[in-house]
Amino acid sequence: MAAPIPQSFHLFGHALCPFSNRATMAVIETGLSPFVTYTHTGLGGWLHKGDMSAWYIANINPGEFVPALLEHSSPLVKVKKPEEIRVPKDGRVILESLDICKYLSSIQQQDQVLYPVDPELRAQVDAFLKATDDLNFYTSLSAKPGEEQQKELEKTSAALIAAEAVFAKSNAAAAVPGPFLLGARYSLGDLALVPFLERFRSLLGKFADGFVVLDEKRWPKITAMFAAATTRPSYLATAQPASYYIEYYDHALYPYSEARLAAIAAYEAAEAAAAAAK
Ligand SMILES: N[C@@H](CCC(=O)N[C@@H](CS)C(=O)NCC(=O)O)C(=O)O
Repeated sequence: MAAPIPQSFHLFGHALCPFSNRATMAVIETGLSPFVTYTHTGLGGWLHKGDMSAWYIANINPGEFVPALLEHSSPLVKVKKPEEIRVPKDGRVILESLDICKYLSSIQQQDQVLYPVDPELRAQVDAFLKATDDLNFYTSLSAKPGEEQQKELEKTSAALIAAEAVFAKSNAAAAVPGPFLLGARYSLGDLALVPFLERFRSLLGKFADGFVVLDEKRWPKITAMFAAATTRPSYLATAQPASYYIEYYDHALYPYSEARLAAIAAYEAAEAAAAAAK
């Protein structure tokens, strides 16, 4: 377990969100779980209205996105609802999933667990993060099925092939061989991509003509990295069943599903009925 630290943290996230999942996994990988409490917030975009807590928007992130990390300079206080969280005057809020992961990684001082101090290794992690930044999974998912979606999926494949080349170069140069970007050493390069592979293998498989995200012939190293990452406690403690992601999209977020269109029609009918009753 990690050595005691003077501060504690409150992490806000949503289990659907891959960016939040980066942060929840980083908490576990850095051994900081004893110093972090977690609140599952709502999201915007649920039918017509968001269900993100007004408290969260007012006090933590007016930009209305997750994840966010609130740093306390005092020991951890366990709370049940976000409204019960006391935001200290000197409390610092860190936004952006990669910044949260890097910050958590820096807490224990020595060679950083996820984000290596060695400049060459750090540059390799940065290069892979940059390569995976081009992945257009969300655009492929929301594109109109048919020609439009196929074009986006071609871009997804091209980005995965390019990322595979960057991954293979670092992996081949690793001091200790292994399945991860830096060989045996697990890093932010791997962790940042895992939540996306996890979600989009189910979502694109279901909503994008059976697209195979974990294609061991076309991007074998990335696929093998994911398989190795799924045995880690950080994955096992945070992954959801495929049905969770699929049902959420089917009912609330996938623009072309019958379930979502029916839910919107029911929502609008209820709003109209409420307005007529006034
Ligand atoms: N660049 C941000 C992206 C975070 C993001 O896009 N979060 C989404 C959920 S996955 C969000 O909160 N969207 C606002 C909403 O759904 O209301 C990060 O890396 O943390």
